[in-house]
Amino acid sequence: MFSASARPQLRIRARRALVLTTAGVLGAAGVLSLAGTANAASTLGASAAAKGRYFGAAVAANHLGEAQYASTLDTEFNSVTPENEMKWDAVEPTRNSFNYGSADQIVSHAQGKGMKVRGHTLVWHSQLPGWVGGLAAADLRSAMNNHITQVMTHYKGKIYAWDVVNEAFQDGSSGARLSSPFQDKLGNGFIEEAFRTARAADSGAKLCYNDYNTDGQNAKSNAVYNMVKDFKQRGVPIDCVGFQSHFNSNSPVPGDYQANLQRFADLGVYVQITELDIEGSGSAQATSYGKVVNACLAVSRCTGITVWGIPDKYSWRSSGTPLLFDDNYNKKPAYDAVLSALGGTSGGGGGGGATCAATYTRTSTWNGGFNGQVTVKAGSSAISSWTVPVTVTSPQKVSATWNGSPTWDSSGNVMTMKPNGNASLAAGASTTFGFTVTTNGNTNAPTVGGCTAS
Ligand code: G2I
Repeated sequence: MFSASARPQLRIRARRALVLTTAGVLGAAGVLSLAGTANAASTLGASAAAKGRYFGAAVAANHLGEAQYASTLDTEFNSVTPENEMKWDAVEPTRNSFNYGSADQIVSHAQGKGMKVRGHTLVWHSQLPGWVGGLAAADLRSAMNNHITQVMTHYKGKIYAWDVVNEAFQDGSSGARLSSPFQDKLGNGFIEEAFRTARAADSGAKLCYNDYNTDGQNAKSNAVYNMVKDFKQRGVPIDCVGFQSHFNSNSPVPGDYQANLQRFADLGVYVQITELDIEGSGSAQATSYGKVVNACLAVSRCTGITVWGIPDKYSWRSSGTPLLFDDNYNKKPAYDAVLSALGGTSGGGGGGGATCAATYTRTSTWNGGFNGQVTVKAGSSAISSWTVPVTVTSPQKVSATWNGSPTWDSSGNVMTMKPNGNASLAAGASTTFGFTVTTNGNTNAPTVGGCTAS
């Protein structure tokens, strides 16, 4: 389980813990940090934790019952953000009638697994129920403060950071506030009021302002910067700024991304990457993801990164395949880039840099069966061999395979594929294997697990 390179580090940490601590209780804490370091090698969350940060995902309550969704979440991530379930329309659809069911489901799942929860979001013009927009100023002010107080009190002690106000500035060169019921009726002061109310409701939660198109220096981020600076100078309670970081070819990772995070951090707030997704595929997408992670790691007050979903198929912009896992939960090259930027290694730390990625495609379908193909691609080092597990759902059966040597578990549902003959792949090179699934009435795609290289 421990790679040769990880072991000396473990010993050093353990020794330091012994030197620093005399009491038995603190000695036990040293043992815990040792376990954390061991895991750090192979998952996003544990690798980020080893760098003093979290790595989270936006989660939808209605997917938690899907085994692969939940297991990917539980294995890889140590923070969650409810994607829609804490928004105003979800929790207070009618005035003073609160509905926490779906959000509670996510929070209790996260708590059961020891994950942090980011609260998203208290005051936003979108996903705002109609009744709010219809209120006159005085009533709107009390409805806003009541909403913040009720929701934060319900989750008091359970939320690491709240997006108190979301997306309150305009895009473009004006640097002006965006029109919304809050802005239009309460004026500029609504943001300050929201933050003060939030601090009073749960003084233990970090309070963030969250926005998009603020990732580099521009008119919009300058406007947010000036607001945060003013808040800090006047003692308005703000602890963090969220940079959503929704990128694509029209809006790539800005060249001054790190510098922009740093200038906010220098105001004395934490910074977080809150909704990261980058449209694209392959090595271009991987490179961009790597840049984002490296920027956060280079800014000491950047406390964590959240990606806006788990598999591409559930992304709010799924056609752009912007996430780290494909539709079958295979790790994409972007995943490998993130893990490696976080200092982790795939495959449980074995193999001294040997990595590979497996991607699945269905190549043909007919009544009663389909063919699947898995592409195995070596990472940035040459590999001498690989294995990929493929799981089908009973009563499906794998009735034929080609270009590989399968072994089977006792259930007959899990096939571990190894190469035939010469298994070597140069860095970045790929090979494929294939199989036929007889569906017996179940047409689910097989689950192709992570590729392990040696
Ligand atoms: O638009 C991307 C994000 C931008 N920053 C704030 C985030 O809160 C926002 O998230 C997205 C969710 O990912 C979408 O899932 O916010 C959208 C709404 O503004 C969410 O979309 C909505 C659909 O518009 C609704 O039709 C749908 O009922 O999701 C709802 C729940 O699935």
